[in-house]
Amino acid sequence: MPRTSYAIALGSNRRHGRHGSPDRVIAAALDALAAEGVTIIRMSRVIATAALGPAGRGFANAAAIVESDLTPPALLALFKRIERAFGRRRGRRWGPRVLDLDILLWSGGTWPPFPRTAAPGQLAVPHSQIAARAFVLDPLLPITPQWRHPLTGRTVRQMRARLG
Ligand code: A4P
Ligand code: MG
Repeated sequence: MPRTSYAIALGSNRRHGRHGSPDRVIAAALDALAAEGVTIIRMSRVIATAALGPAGRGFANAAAIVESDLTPPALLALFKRIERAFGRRRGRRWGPRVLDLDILLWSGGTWPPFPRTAAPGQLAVPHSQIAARAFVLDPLLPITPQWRHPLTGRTVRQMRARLG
């Protein structure tokens, strides 16, 4: 796979024994990605957001533009490995988590490749909720306002504006 770009989301709402507070967890997660050969091109600010859903305490959220020669499923597998290394426990959907890593956008367009669509629970790129979540679009906007959603044709700026 040639080197491609991704927009990714990072979230945390639990401290880590060694890394500390959620914003420190996010910084450490980027270091872990870099150590695995992912190139960090741009990193957003870390913002404090109110929890959507029953996760309880608020989140630290951030976004980054990265480059990798991994396919989307291979990058997701790396994300899961890093989440586990940060002590994320499987289980309750939307539960409190030390670290959540999501793939938002990919320079290759959609995954699975058009015209296939993802089965429920399977990897879907762009992320199915990207246009609906301010805690994703707010950090993403300053670092890549013009990146277009390949299915709707809307830029990140347009998606954020539509959220109000
Ligand atoms: N999956 C499908 N598409 C993707 C993708 N593009 N990137 C699948 C990453 N994963 C993707 O994710 C569940 C499965 O979704 C993955 O195994 C993958 O195959 P998960 O991270 O294991 O589980 P989850 O995160 O608990 O569930 P879900 O439904 O993904 O929750 P979300 O959407 O991640 O929401 N409030 C604030 N303020 N900030 C947050 O960051 N996050 C959540 C979790 C809830 N409330 C929040 C925040
Ligand atoms: Mg996730």
